[in-house]
Amino acid sequence: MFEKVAIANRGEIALRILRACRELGIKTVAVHSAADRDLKHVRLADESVCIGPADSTQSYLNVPAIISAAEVTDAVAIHPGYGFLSENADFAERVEESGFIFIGPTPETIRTMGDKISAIEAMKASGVPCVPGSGGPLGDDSDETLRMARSIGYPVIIKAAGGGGGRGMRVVNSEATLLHAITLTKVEAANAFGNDTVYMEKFLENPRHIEFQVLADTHGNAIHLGERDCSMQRRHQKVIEEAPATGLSEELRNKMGEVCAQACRKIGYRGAGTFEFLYENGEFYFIEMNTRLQVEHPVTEMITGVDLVKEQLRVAAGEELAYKQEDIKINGHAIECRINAEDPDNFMPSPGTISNFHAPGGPGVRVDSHIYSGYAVPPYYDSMIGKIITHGATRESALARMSTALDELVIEGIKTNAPLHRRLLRDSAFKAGGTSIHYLEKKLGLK
Ligand code: MV4
Repeated sequence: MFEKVAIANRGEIALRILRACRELGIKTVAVHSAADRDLKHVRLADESVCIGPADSTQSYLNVPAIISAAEVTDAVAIHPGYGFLSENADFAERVEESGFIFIGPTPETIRTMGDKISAIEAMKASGVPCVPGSGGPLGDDSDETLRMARSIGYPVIIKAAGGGGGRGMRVVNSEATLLHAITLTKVEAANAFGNDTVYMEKFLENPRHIEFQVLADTHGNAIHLGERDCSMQRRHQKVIEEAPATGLSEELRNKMGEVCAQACRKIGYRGAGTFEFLYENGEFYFIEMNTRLQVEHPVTEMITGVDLVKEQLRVAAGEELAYKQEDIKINGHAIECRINAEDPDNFMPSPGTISNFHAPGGPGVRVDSHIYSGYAVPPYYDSMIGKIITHGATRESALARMSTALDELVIEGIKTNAPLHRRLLRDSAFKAGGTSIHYLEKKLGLK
């Protein structure tokens, strides 16, 4: 196993990675910005290096500074966490060229999945069901584009190959607006991603967002750990996630999970990954693959008992996966509420000093957070300050534990979205399960 790992991230995920390293006997280096000297994981790490000012472009996105920090501390591997450089193929390449191990898939895999068209091509070739669509870039022949949309059937959606996560897309309801919409999306994509390549898909009107977790090692083994339902979202920010997905049969789970694991074997995937699908009328349609550890990974950990971060570390060190597919059993149900430092009425960030914090606890309650009484939430980064995860034998039990946990939670001095969570836990449609990606925005009156 590695002697020492540099953690190139912040907040709750840096702490989560530090804990996994500790359990495996790995020394840790906290690589942080000047605004993050007081982070809990910086205090707990064996060593820490301040790599630059608060502005993340000069710290958490500063490739030479991160690599220098690994060099001066003799770290052997770098864990990128999520966000920041975690899905940056050039970063992964620079890490490897500098003689370190990147804890994630190969730069080539990250590059393939970063281009949404090459990702779809790879998935189609591996037998993963995709949304009916162009399957490739839209060309200059307008007549051909119009014919294609007609055969797919309106509405269609135009997406940027360089986009993803909700950026660079436009829905088209009829032929009259198709060509103009493509022009607009191309201009926006060129500006936002430096790549004006776009593709077309059938627009699914009321799907759920269901994603499959996979793990693969460098010895040809790949397994799936079931799915998560991440449909409860606002403006492409997930608010609540859960596992397993309500109403999904064990048969379909096993079938889709095996399709994903098989695709991993086919493309030589390495590490933890997520296949994102839209799920509508009992069918799955691949949209994107995430090549990182995800925020919502704990719900999968709670229902499988697998420590995904430890598996990432083991696989990156060249070990075989500790589990075979038959070892993975789905046990009960888990729900995660993301706690954000934000105004619950208008969703504006609410940084500031936490004057008082009490974490909930008890059976089946997990809190992944770096906050403490006296901690100042800086204004420079994402507003998520932690996650409450509850587990129970049934969905109802996990929900009851979440209600209790949210009522126990005390965070004073800043505003948080805990009131929104308490409201959602009383919502009859959410309690019933299976709501679509549009449910929350409609409930909030944004749609
Ligand atoms: C779609 C779609 C409907 N039909 N593709 C948004 C984020 C990006 N990952 C893909 N997205 C969507 N792609 C087709 N063909 C609807 C969305 C979408 C969405 C997807 C997942 C979670 C939340 C969403 C919110 C709005 C739109």
